[in-house]
Amino acid sequence: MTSPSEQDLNRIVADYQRDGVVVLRHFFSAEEVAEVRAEVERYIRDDLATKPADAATREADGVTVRNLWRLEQHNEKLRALAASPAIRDLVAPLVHGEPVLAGIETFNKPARIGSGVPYHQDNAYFCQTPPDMLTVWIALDAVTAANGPVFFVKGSHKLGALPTKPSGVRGNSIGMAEPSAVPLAEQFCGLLAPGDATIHHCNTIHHSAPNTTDFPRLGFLLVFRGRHTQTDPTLKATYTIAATATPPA
Ligand SMILES: O=C(O)CCC(=O)C(=O)O
Repeated sequence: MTSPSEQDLNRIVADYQRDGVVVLRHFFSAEEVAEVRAEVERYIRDDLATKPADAATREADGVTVRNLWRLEQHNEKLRALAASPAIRDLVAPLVHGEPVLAGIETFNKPARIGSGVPYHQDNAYFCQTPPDMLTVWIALDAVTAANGPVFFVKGSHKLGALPTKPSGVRGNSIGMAEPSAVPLAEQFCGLLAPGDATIHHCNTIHHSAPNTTDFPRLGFLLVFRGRHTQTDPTLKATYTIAATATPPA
């Protein structure tokens, strides 16, 4: 990761403010992709069994990892990577203040059995006010039209918090009461090469389909908020009901 030029940063901020989602090509080098992948694989193999139940969600087979959660608490190496000045310099203008690392997660979307993610806004989970919070979603595998890419509704971050309902989906317990009225063909599909990233605002509507291909689609996520944000008790109460029904997230 290198810090973007001033010109690139201006483009990223403008796109993010207008669309609520922005693409960054070559965010990680091939070496960084390999390093993070190796650490994620090592963590699953060597450490995960010793961590609390809320450190992961499994796919329907009960074995394969769907998500890793709370890596910022459980993995020093990945936490150090998220503290890199290049990432902080990028995120600061987008969260309107000093970036605070709120989470490090994975959405593994394994080959053939990777489950889908229902329509949602992340702030239904994060519950922050003002909603100065975002996710840097970094592709460790190629994300293709077939292996469950994330679809985003551009501009939807300006709609505020939309009505929610418990989804019954483990790992994505709270979804939108109604899917977006914007047809899939008009949504922005995050097709990414390994090392590319998207950044999305916590109110941007997004979702993804199951992965029925033979190719895994591992996403590595860094979640940041501005230091000035606070937890909204009403959002939190609604989220707690959903997450209690299908823990842990
Ligand atoms: O990776 C996915 O399929 C969904 C990701 C997601 O929901 C998120 O980044 O908040």
